[in-house]
Amino acid sequence: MGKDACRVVACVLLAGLLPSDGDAFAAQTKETRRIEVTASRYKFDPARIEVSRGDVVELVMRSADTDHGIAIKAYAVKVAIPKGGETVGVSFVASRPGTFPIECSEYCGSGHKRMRGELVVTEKAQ
Ligand SMILES: [Cu+2]
Repeated sequence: MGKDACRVVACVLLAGLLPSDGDAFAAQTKETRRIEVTASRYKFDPARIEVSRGDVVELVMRSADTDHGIAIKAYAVKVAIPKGGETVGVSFVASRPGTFPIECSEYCGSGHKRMRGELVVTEKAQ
């Protein structure tokens, strides 16, 4: 394989890694929703994550200050978000509709207990 062919292969691979536009594929049964979340004292941004039932939810998280963590008990999600800004990821299938609390799972200071968010899983519109 020549150098040009290698370059083409690399481009195709990179294209596959790019996040898809959620709305453009709304008609499909399953979509991957890649959502970037920034944790900081004392909030998640965005604090409210809304997806459709059946979506594969891929959370890509980073901390803007100290050690945090994300816990969504209903989906058995618990991941540490280390200080330093390194991204951590977790993915799960939003199989159950409802509104579920998102909590910080790592003590991060006086406002830790109010560091909250919510995951809203809605039924797909027909
Ligand atoms: Cu925190």
